[in-house]
Amino acid sequence: MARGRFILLEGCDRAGKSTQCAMLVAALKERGHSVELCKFPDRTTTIGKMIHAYLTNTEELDDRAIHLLFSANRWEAMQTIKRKLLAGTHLVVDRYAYSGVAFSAAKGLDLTWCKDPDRGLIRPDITFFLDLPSSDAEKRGGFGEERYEKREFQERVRDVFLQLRSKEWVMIDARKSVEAMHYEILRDTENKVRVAEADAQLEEED
Ligand code: ADP
Ligand code: 2DT
Ligand code: MG
Repeated sequence: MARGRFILLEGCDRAGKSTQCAMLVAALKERGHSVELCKFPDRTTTIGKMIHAYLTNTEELDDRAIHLLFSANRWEAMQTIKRKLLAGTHLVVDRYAYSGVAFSAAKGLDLTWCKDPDRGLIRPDITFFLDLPSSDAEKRGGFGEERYEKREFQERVRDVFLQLRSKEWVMIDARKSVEAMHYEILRDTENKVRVAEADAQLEEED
């Protein structure tokens, strides 16, 4: 049996990550795959509750302290993620370490320092970057109450994301319709899954 694929959706605020994650999970389920949604930050854990308090401005924390909490929130999920992938379940993940680096580096923290705590985390098998210019993001309704929901800051975050961009990222133009984006994301995910299944088959035959 092939190991499950780690499918990451990253991108700017209001680019449509959560919408696309839900649609991708539903489409893969419909096709008979075992698949689950994961979201970072996971606000349900003890660390996640501290992050939630920070994001909703209930608590103040040093920039480096909150950075490390976001990373710890990923590390505490690693054993579960590993177990699920090994059991053949695909994971559709809404934000991960790239968000961690982009938001903290946008505050002015050193890029290498920001990357260090996440070194060694399970790597995504495919990363979709949903890119939306700030001017278009603004048109998608007003900002909420959370800490980072301010235009100038969001622009800096997008700049860091684009600096982190690697050639393996699948860039998705998030100005497209929900359906058009879903079509591209599902197509590339299915290709990835098919290749993994074929590789596992070959290994079994060896
Ligand atoms: P994110 O999780 O990236 O912040 P959401 O999926 O929550 O984004 O979407 C943010 C808002 O934009 C929601 O109101 C959603 O309905 C809307 N939206 C999502 N995708 C699109 C799209 N492709 N075109 C227009 N509006 C969209
Ligand atoms: P949402 O729950 O709407 O995605 O917002 N963030 C996220 C960080 O600053 N560092 C991280 O490591 C992660 C995963 C992005 C969550 C907010 O938290 C920010 C927006
Ligand atoms: Mg979201």
